[in-house]
Amino acid sequence: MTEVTLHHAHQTRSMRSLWLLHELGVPFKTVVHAFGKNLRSEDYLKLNPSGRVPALEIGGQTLFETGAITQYLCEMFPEAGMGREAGHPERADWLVWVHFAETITQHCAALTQQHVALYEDHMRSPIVMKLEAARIGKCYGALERRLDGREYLLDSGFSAADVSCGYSVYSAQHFTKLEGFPMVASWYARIRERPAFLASLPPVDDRLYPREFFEVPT
Ligand SMILES: N[C@@H](CCC(=O)N[C@@H](CS)C(=O)NCC(=O)O)C(=O)O
Repeated sequence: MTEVTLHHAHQTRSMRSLWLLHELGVPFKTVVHAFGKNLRSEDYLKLNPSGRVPALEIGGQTLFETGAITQYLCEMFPEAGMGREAGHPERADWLVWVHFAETITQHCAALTQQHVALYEDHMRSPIVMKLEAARIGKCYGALERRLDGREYLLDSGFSAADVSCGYSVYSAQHFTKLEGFPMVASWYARIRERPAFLASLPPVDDRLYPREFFEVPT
C-alpha cells in the first residue's frame, strides 16, 4: 500500500489537500504544523523549499503546491472519481476550476496578512483590505456564472474541482460574504455538508482565523 503523509496547518491551503484525501478514502497520516516560522526549519524546507503548507509525502516522492497535489492524488487514486483524466471530455474544465481555486486564495492570503499577521494597526492598509475583499467578490462572480444551472462545477457531478474552489470559498468568507451570489451560496451549502469537508475542519482551539468575519476598518 502507498504510504501517504500530509503536512498540514489548520485552515490553510493544506485543508484543500486534507479534504481531498478524505474524499479519496485512502489511508494517510497527517502531521499538523503550527503556522509560523517553524515552517522555515531546515527539516521542513526539505519537504517544501518555500517553507509553506502543504507538503505531501507519497510513495517515496515529496510534492508541494496544492494544484499539483490535487492532480497527482486524483491520478494515483482514480477509483474515487475525483479527477477527470487526460482525454476526458471535461478534462479542460476540471483543470481550469482546480486551478482557479488559487486565483481566489491569493486574495485570502493578502487579507490574512492584513487582518491576522500584521498585528499593529499602523502596519495595516484599509485600502488594500477593501480592494482585496472586492476582488474576492469578482471571483465569486466567476463561480456564480459557472454554477448557474449546475449543481457542481462540472456537469458530471462533484469532483476535486469543487474541493479546490470549495476550500477557497471557505477561507474567502472570512473576508467577503456570499450575499448576492445565490448559486455559489447554495453550491457551498451543499458541499460543506460532506463528511470529508467536515473531517478537514480545525479544532475549535487551534485556528488561524480567530474570528468568523473580518470587517474592513472605516
Ligand atoms: N500556491 C501554494 C501556496 C502555499 C502557501 O502559500 N501556503 C500558505 C498557507 S495558506 C503558507 O504556508 N504560508 C506560510 C508563510 O507564508 O509563511 C499552494 O497552493 O500550495
